[in-house]
Amino acid sequence: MFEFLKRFTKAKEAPAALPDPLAKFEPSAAPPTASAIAADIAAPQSLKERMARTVQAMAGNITALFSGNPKIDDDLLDELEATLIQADVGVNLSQRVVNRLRDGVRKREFSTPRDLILALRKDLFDILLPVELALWFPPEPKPFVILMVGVNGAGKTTTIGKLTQRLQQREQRVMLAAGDTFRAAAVEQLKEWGARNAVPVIAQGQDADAASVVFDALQSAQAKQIDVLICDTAGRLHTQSNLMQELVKIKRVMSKLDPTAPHETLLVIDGSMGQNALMQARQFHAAVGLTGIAITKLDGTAKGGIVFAVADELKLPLRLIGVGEKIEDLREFRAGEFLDTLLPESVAGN
Ligand SMILES: Nc1nc2c(ncn2[C@@H]2O[C@H](COP(=O)(O)OP(=O)(O)OP(=O)(O)O)[C@@H](O)[C@H]2O)c(=O)[nH]1
Ligand SMILES: [Mg+2]
Repeated sequence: MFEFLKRFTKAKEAPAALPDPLAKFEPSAAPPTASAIAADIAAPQSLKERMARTVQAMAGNITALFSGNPKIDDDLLDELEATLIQADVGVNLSQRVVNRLRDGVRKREFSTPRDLILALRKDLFDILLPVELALWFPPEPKPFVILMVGVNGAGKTTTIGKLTQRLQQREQRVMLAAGDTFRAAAVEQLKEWGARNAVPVIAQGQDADAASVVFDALQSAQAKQIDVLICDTAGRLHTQSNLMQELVKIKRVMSKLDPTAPHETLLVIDGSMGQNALMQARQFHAAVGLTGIAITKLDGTAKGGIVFAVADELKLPLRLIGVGEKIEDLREFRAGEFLDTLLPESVAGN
């Protein structure tokens, strides 16, 4: 255990070459910046409490697998692989990590379930750490523009509301753009969040051109020296190419006012969608070039493993996770904390 902890700590101190698609973002393993949305806002419940059902799908089932100190053999490893797949870790990744364990068993590197779990934790941590890249807001350019995208019901508007509150607590001046012009209710929902936080919402009503709403909002935000402009968009299926083109247009129109905008194109994924979320993410990325991911609803029926699959396959910064509907339920993603929640050392038994 001590050996693993040493490696764990070392990895924390000196993360291996971090993929940093936008140089202005930095890993949260580095000293926190004043403008970062910090995880230091008191969270009344631990991740483990918020994710109780999700934890059962992974930690619970692996604990059951290792109860009674089973012999480490092919059958046990097959079952471990199946459990990971069931927990949404994905077939590719589950096979890869378990195959590495098989190698280790063959070479007699592990003699106890604990050794095996420590090796698995190490592999999974190495996948999560590079995507632990917090969203933070440099003083320039102003406004920092966030474009929220995702399929229907993923949690875009709710995440905007929570993010707005968090940013206000950090004394950032926020403006919202009602770029979801498909449903009147969508504009109302955003206006409600705006009113609740006393934040201006730029809207043109139902059926307006989304790109035009966003253009107006950016112009107004620039004039008013707003710090952060968050643009809501209508949910769309990744397969609806005309709607995907609308997002491309929104980006193009923004860049007329600020060639560097949007500074963050954030895909919101519903964590309970499982592997389907990966397909969505790939298509959104191909269409609009994502710079970050938020995974919501990890408090519900989600199995949690999707976070490992997303980190492994997309290698995009995982900015935020949603574990409920309250403001404090939007949290920064922390690799170590997440791993300790879904796959604590204790799953290996005593
Ligand atoms: N339990 C839970 N519910 C969430 C979370 N995030 C969002 N929701 C709920 O998911 C539902 C859909 O959220 P919205 O924010 O409206 O989703 P959207 O992506 O804006 O949806 P469209 O506008 O239809 O595309 C709402 O009932 C939210 O309260 C979360 O982290 N946990
Ligand atoms: Mg919405």
